[in-house]
Amino acid sequence: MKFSVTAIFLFTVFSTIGHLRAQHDPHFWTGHSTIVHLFEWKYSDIAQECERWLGPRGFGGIQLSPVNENVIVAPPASDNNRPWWERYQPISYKLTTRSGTEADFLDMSQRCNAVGVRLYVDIIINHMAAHPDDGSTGHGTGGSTAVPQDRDFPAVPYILSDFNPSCEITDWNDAEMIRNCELFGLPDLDQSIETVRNELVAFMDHLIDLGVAGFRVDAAKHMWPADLEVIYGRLKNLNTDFGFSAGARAFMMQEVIDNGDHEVVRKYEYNHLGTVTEFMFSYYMGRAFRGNDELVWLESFGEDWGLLPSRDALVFVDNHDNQRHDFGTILTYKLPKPYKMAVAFGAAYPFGQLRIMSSFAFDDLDIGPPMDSNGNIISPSINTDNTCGNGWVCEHRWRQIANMIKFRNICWDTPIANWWSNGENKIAFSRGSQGFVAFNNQGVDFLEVLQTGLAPGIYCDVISGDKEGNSCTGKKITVLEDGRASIHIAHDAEDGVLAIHVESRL
Ligand code: AAO
Repeated sequence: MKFSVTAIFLFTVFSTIGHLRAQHDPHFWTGHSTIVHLFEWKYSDIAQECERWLGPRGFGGIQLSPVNENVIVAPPASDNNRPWWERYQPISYKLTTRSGTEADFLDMSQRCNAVGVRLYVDIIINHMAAHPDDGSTGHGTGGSTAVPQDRDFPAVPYILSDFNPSCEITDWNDAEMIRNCELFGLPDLDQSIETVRNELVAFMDHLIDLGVAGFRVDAAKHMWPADLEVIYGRLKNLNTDFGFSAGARAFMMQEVIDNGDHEVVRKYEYNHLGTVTEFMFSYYMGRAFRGNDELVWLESFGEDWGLLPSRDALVFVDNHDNQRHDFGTILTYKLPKPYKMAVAFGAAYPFGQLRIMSSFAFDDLDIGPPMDSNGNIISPSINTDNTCGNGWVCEHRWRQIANMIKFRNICWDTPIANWWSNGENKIAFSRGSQGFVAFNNQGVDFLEVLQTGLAPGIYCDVISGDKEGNSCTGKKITVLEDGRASIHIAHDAEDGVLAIHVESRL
């Protein structure tokens, strides 16, 4: 009797949690994890990338750049370059951008889903494009839609009354202003209005029909959680034709920049609706691997540090905004050694849903993706060592990063064990009996005999090389009968990480 009461209680608790948690599930295929943000990639290139790299390498999904028609910000005559940020100014919900057409989108969706890679669309539902007489001159459009005039977007259609009254966000300590005024002066949609809700739901449902697994909700901080709850709640279930189970709900990644207790809009207002961007993860990874914090502290990294609960956190070392604007604190591809260490830690440490940035190279903060003189995006070229050319950085193809995604997949659901540190900037841990990783951020060599938790044998370090057949192009690590191994990471090595796992055994 006691058992059945407990069972009923647990069933009730778990089914309630299950319902509330539905929008936290990214719908990864088994053995896959991690979302890669293919910033400004074309759909035809993404489809190929799914088949030749992301699917076979076990990536879980892709965050796409905004997919609906945007205003074209004409470049100054001197530099023939359309900025990347024009995609954050929608003028309609037609699926046509520099990345491709609706037909291209569908082809990509079919091909990526077929190899186990999910798609998440960056949706701009807080606002529409600035109109030309707002001072941002040089706008045009790429498609059939007329340039918007005074909050009139005929192609949606939206009219003046669909927007909040125009006001500037002058006080970031005023939550109402953050929600109801204009971010960057962009016309602010009122999501409490029925016609607006209907347009947004129709747009998102259309993408669900086309096979997406979820959304990155741009500027979620600037919308009321109650309105988002209604909109998310009205969406259709994911499309079973693309392999989603019946009743599956869209995964939500809500962009809320919350850097701590001083903020008036908190991440905790949104995490019941889906995952939320955890910018503190990015900040602390920057601090640790730039050498401003000690690695030993990371033993307790997570919720105790003021981060969201793991299941609610979308974690990343950098994103497309802070790689441009917070380069003094966060890490990017421009500092490759500490960057790879931070991403490796993010992949090895079981916390949150991990997102990896895949950038195009930039010095100018506004410059758009590699493009020809007509503004068409140029495809990445693929070098013989798997890296990219033509101006694309492709962090997701760096051996150390791609191999750590595989490490994450292999170690999925195994706990941290055998934590070791020297009390300063050398740390190591294993993941169950599946994998072992060590980090050296100290100015001296790491040379220790440590318990790896792995079965005896010879393993290939997947940071310094790859396992190819029965040989290893990098360091070989011998795990003894008792699970211990001698671990060496020179202080001046190309990489400050060493990682082995059950599938890197020779
Ligand atoms: C462009 C032009 C503008 C022009 C506008 C209209 O650049 O000059 O006025 O068009 O013509 C992107 C670009 C914008 C671009 C826009 C539209 O970044 O430059 O404007 O497209 O084309 C806030 C928002 C957050 C937003 C972020 C950039 O809360 O939602 O700013 N991110 C998303 C996208 C982004 C996009 C948009 C939204 C708009 O990812 O790419 O903009 O669709 C504080 C606040 C944050 C605030 C930041 C930056 O954070 O807490 O909420 O984010 O400031 O303003 C420390 C502080 C912390 C601070 C943080 C900043 O950590 O503790 O409080 O630094 O990193």
